Amino acid sequence: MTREYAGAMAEPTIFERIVAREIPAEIVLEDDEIIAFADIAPKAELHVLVVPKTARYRDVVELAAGDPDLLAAMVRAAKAIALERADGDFRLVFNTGELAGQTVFHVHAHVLAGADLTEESL
Ligand code: IU
Repeated sequence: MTREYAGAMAEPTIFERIVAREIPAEIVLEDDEIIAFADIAPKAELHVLVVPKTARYRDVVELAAGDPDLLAAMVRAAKAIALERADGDFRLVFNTGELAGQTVFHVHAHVLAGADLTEESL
């Protein structure tokens, strides 16, 4: 995969390593732009991460500014996954910044779905 970091010496993120098949993941959807896989520490019956293959964007704010079409593609992927694997309803979470719980600085959407979501809402 072509490295696209501004900081060329930066280590690849865990998600780039999943795209490169260096780290195993349960992949549920993949196309030219996006990969989606099961979160290793699920917080809901269905918990999938939707991740652009490019590592150019650290978070959803950068992505929205730099490539809104790619952000829209992530939302469409989330809906497709929720329809295929749950009842079609879903919660989409973008942790943005360390204080919000972001640990991987390669933009990703948490797609959460399943009956348990109604027990605790925002
Ligand atoms: P966060 O929004 O940056 O906190 O989300 C990172 C997620 O990546 C978190 O839910 C982890 O459980 C998940 N994850 C993963 O699915 N596979 C991995 O190898 C690693 C983290 I490391």
